[in-house]
Amino acid sequence: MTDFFKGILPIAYEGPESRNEFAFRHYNPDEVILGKRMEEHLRFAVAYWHSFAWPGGDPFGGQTFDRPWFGDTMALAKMKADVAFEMFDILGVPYFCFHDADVRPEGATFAESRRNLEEIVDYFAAKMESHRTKLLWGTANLFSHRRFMAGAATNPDPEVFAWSAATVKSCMDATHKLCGQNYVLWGGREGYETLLNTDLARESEHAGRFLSMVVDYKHKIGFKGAILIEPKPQEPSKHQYDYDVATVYGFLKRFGLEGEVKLNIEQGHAILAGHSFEHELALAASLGLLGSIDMNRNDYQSGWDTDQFPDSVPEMARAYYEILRAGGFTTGGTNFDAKLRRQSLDPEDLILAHSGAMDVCARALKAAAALFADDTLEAARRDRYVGWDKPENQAMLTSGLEAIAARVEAEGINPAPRSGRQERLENLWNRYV
Ligand code: XLS
Ligand code: NI
Ligand code: NI
Repeated sequence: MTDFFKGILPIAYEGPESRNEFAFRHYNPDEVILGKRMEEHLRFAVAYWHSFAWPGGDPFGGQTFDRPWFGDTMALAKMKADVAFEMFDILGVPYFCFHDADVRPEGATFAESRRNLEEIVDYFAAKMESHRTKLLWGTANLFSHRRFMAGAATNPDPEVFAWSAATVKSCMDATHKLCGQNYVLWGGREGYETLLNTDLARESEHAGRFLSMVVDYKHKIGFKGAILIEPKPQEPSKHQYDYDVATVYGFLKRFGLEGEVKLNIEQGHAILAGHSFEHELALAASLGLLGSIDMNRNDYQSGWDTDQFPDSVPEMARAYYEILRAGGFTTGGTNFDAKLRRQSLDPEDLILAHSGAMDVCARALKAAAALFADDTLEAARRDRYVGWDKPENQAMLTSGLEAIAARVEAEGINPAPRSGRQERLENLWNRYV
């Protein structure tokens, strides 16, 4: 036991009227919603990087957090793991997620970094025997170190491609060993700063080959989890190749990987791409690509990926509504890819940021589930397309322009516009949220 969270007891559900700051008001893991426990709907995960590795810097100032585990030794990496699992216990979260660089010190050589990772993975594995928190996903940090400044798989330097491939292999091995449910690839610096020095055709070809190798290796080692790509439009690169859901779908189709790879969709990245979170979720679901979500909140003014903890129930309800419509998570979950504001220095801040966000998500899920179960909204949606149930209209989809044109004249087709009823549906929505 460390004493970092000294005096903070496990957070329990006390109901909406509780005045206890350290309690859940809405997140009640065992409550059954639409036939499934709330915990299994939401599948919360803590992001190791933001909570335990991020020092609190911004472009104008450095470290603000003073954590006893900051430093580059294996002993400190183990202390960090101890504190992390203590927080997982306090929150009762079922999952966590990590990058290699979050959990182990960088070695002097690739081999030393790999051994450091393996040692921490063994340390995690031992902890996971006596704690309930499992691994939602693992990933590789292919963006922080200066060697990746021009990208990883899309780097002009083949040695960086090699280093990146070797790193992903070691992170897939780690994820597999810890029985991770998914493996994530966020293309950190897979993009460009200027077209003046960039060969787009070559870089995307390399990205496609790289991803194919990841899929091959998954099958080779018998990893049963899902491979997920996390789209993002810009930052850190001016233009990121995995811009948004639609772009990644085109990329997967091009390389024949659409049946092998799904998506990890992040709230803030959707906003940066000029979409809403629910748009990205609905589109991914419609394409059969919905895998997992990175839950956070973007500042709507700043234009940065601010990775704040979610605080808006109506917004999150839209997201969980799409997830419910898609049938819920399978291997995926709700990873809090969110960090404290840099003035939030106290251990309590770390706990309450998560417990509050879990409550926001739980409340949103409950509202979305009630509306979904009521079926009025879905009935209105179905009704809007009801004409397509008629066989003569279905037949148009397999016919051609000439036959349809003949039909229009023969039957005297003359469409009568119908209301889209948007405000009525918004009123319905607001009765639930
Ligand atoms: C950064 C990404 C990153 C991924 C994992 O914007 O959200 O945190 O989730 O590499
Ligand atoms: Ni993310
Ligand atoms: Ni992000």
